[in-house]
Amino acid sequence: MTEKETEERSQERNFKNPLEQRQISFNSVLCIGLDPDYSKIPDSIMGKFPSYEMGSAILEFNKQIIDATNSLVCSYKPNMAFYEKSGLRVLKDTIDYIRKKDSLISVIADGKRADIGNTNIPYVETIFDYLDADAATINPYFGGEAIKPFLERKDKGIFVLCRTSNKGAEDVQDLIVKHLELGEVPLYQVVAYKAAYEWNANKNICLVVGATWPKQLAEVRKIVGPDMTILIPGLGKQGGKPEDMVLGYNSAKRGVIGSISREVIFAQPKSGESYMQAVRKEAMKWRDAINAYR
Ligand code: OMP
Repeated sequence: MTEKETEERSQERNFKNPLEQRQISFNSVLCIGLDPDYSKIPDSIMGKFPSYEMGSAILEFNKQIIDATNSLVCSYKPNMAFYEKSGLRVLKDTIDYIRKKDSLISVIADGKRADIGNTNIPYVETIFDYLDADAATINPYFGGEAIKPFLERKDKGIFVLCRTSNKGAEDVQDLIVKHLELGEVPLYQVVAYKAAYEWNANKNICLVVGATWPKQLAEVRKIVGPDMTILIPGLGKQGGKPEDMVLGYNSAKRGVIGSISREVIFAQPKSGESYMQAVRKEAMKWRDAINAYR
């Protein structure tokens, strides 16, 4: 995209406004992770496609998930790992399908990218131009310079990994480091500080903090202030609960996106229930449970 096209595009649509509009009008901060593990796609869909048409089965599964849940979510977050084997065309078609449902539903392409300069170019172009995603997840380990090409897309949400949901997060993210303003603090707090006060010239940074670490979530909210959106994955299968998100809310009881993948998209139907009825019921349960704490 040329600079002029990028500027026009950013006036047309930026990440934060549609997200907030959608959260308010649908009373939902729920994001569903579209992580279509091929081995778990139900037989009712697999039976329609020969095994060499893996991509078609994934697309059909995603479409049915989107049909069943779009009225319950503010965002979808496809993790790109689940599309790399079948080809990114399936993800592009999935995103197009979401757009047709409601252009206010934001799509966060979860690729945990950022690299050296020339490698960043295809990353940025693939996520934002080819896939047309609204946001991307970014790994801060290469430093501010490496995330700049993402941040320059002013209309996009750039989700910087801050304190990840996994058990091993403490290995590196909790190492104590010295920081001029913060003193001696765990590394993840320095990432939060830099994201909020050094890297955020375009006001398009958001953070990722796992639901499995509520104390750390509270620390991050304290450091970054009320305006920054925090994506909170790790709900459901990883043990995160709706109440664990509370310390991440801002004073308007928003400022967060609660993300859940397997627990919803691979819900177990009860007898007499179709697969997608079970998926919708599970998504509704999580939306309502999260709202009960807002
Ligand atoms: P479930 O555990 O099935 O809900 O999936 C979690 C999704 O969120 C996966 O796509 C993960 O890669 C992603 N995720 C985490 O689980 N933990 C993190 O700290 C960050 C992410 C992410 O960036 O979305």
